[in-house]
Amino acid sequence: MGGFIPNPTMYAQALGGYPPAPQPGGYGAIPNQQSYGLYPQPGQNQGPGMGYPGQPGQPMPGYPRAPSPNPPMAGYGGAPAPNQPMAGYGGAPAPNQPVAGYGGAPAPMPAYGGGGGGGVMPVAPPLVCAGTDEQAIIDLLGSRSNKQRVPLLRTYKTAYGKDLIKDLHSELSGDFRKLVMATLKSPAEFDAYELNSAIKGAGTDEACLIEILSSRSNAEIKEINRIYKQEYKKSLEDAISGDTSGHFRRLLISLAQGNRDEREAVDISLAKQDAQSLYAAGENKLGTDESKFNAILCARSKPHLRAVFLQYQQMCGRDIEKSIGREMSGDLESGMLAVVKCIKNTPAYFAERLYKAMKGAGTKDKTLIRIMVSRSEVDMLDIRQEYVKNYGKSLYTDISGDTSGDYKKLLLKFCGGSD
Ligand SMILES: [Ca+2]
Repeated sequence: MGGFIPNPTMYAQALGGYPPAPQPGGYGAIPNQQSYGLYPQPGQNQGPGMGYPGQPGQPMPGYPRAPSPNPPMAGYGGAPAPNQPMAGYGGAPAPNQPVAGYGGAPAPMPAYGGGGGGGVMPVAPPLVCAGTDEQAIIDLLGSRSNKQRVPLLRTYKTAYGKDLIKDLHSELSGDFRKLVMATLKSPAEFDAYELNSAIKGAGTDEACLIEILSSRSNAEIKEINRIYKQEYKKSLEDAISGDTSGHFRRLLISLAQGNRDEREAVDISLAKQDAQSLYAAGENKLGTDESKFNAILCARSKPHLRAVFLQYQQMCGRDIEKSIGREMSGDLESGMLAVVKCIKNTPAYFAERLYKAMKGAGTKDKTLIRIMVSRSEVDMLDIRQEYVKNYGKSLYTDISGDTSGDYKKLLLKFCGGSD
C-alpha cells in the first residue's frame, strides 16, 4: 500500500496528512525544478494498490493545508517591498526564483515586461493582459502541483491588487475556463464545489456524489465537510438529505461521515461472517436487506472488505458486484457498485469513469475535468495503466481524440504522457 509521491520532498509532511505551511522563502522550498511536472518520470513506478492516501501513516498529497496567510512571494526572497519594481519578471531571472516560469524555467511568460503582446501595460498582469496568453496559462498551471498553484491567487492579488479567478473567468470561456478554475482550488475546495454543483438546482448529479464520497479517505471527507459548511453555509449531510431519498440517501450519508475503519489488520473469521451476512441479506433472501449491505460496505476497512469479497465469491460462486446488480437498481446499485469498485481497485474505477465520460458521441466534460484534476497527483499513473489495460488505448490518445484547443492541451498536461 505504498502511496506514490511524485516528489517526496515536495509533499514532505507530518504523519496524519497535511503538508506544512510554506517555508520562509516561499516557493523556494520546492526543490528540483526540472522534474516537478505532476507525473513521475519513467522508472519511478507507483506501487500497487495506490489510491488510498488516507491510510494511517501515509501522506496525503492531494490535501495540502490552505495557503498560509502570508505566503512569501516567489522570487522575492521575503516579504515584497511596497514599491519594488517587478524586476525579474521579464528581464534576467532574479536569483532564487524558484517557481518555474517566473524565471529561467519552462513556462514562458511573454507578457511580462512588455515582451510580447501586453504592450499597453508596462507591467502586465502575468496571465491576464490585453490578449490573454493561453499558452502561458497552460504552462503555468499544467506544470505545478496543486500546492504550488493555489498560492498563486494570493501572489497575484498581492502584486496586482486584482483577483486572478475573476480575471481568468472574464478572459476565458467554455471547458477551458472550467478546467482552469478547477486547477486553482485546493482538493477539498474543489470536491466541496463539485458536490454543491451536483446538488444545487433542479436535478442531482448522483454519479458525482457517488464518485467523490466513495473514493475519498476519511481525512479527505472530513476536510470536505468542513469546507462545505464554510462555503455553502449548510452541512453536507443536510444538503445530501434534502436532495436524495431512501437507501441511496442512507448510503451517501454513511459515506459522508468519513468514519470507515482504517485499521490494516484483517480478521478472516470476521470476513467470513460478513460475507455470510451479505449472502443472507441478498442472494439468499426474498427481497434484499439493503441496510446490511450499507452497514458492511460503509463501515468496514478496505483491507477487510477485500477479504470479504473474496470469501463471498468462494461462498456463493458469484462476485459481489453481480449480486448487487441482481439485488438493487438505479442510483443505489450504482452507488454500492462504486463503493465496491473503489475498494477493490480505485485506479480501475477512475479509468472506467474516464472511459465512460468519453466514449460514444459527446463528452461528459465535467466528469473528465474533475477526475483529471483531482487524481493528477494521487494515482494518475495507475489510472493510465488500468485504462490502457482495460480499454486497449491510452488515456492520452482518448483525451486527444475527444477534446480540442487549449482545453485539450491543459488536460493532457494533467494526463502526463501516452502509454
Ligand atoms: Ca434477494
